[in-house]
Amino acid sequence: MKLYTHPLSPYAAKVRIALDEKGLAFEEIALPVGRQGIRSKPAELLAANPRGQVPVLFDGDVALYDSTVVVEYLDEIAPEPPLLPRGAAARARARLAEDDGDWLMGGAVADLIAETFRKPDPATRDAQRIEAAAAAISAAYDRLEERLAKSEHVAGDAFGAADAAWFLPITCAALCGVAPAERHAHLAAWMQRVASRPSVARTMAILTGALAKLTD
Ligand SMILES: N[C@@H](CCC(=O)N[C@@H](CS)C(=O)NCC(=O)O)C(=O)O
Repeated sequence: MKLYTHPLSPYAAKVRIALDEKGLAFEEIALPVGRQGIRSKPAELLAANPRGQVPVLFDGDVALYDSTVVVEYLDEIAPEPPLLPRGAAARARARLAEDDGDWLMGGAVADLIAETFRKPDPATRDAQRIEAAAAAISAAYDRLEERLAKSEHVAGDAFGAADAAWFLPITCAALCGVAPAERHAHLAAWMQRVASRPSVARTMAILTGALAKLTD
C-alpha cells in the first residue's frame, strides 16, 4: 500500500494511525508543506483525487481519498483490531462521532489555524473570527467531556476511528492556543490514554518534528 500525506494533516494522521493500529505495511509519501499548505502536488495524487487533498491511499488498483472512506476500507480488508464497532446502530453512532471530529477540524479549528498558525504576525489576525472559533471549540470540548464521562473512548469502550478523528483537531486547537480547560477532566485523561498508544505517539512525533522544521 502507498499513502500520500503531509506531516501536518490531521486527516492523513487519522489514516496513518489506522494503518499502524492494524499493523499494515505501507509506504508513506509525505508531501512538502509550509504554513499555507502543500507546496507541490504530484500528478499521481491529482489524477487519483479531484479534490487535490491528502490523504490518498493506493492499494493495488484501488485508489481512495477522504480519510473516513479510507479508514472504513482498511477496517473491511483488515478487520482486527476493529476501528468501528459491530452492529448497525453502534457503527452508525461511531461514524457520526468520527464525522463530528472531522467537522470540528474542517470548521472552527480550520478557522483558528487560518487566523493564528497561517498568520504569524498577530497584527494581521481577525480577532472576531478567533473568538468565534474558540467559543465553538470550547462548546465541542464540553460535549466531548459529557460523552467521555460515560465511556472510555469517544464511541464506546474501545479505541476507534472516532478517537483518531477527535484527537488531532484537539491537538491542533491546543497548539493554536485553545486547549481544553480544567473542567474537562475526562477529556484530559482520554487525551493522555490516546497519546500513549504507539500509533498515536508515532504520528505526534511526525507532527512535532515537522513543526520544528517549518521554514515558512
Ligand atoms: N475530508 C477530507 C479532508 C482532507 C483535507 O482537507 N486535506 C487537506 C490537508 S489537512 C489538504 O490536502 N488540503 C489541500 C492543500 O493543502 O492544498 C478527508 O477526510 O480526507
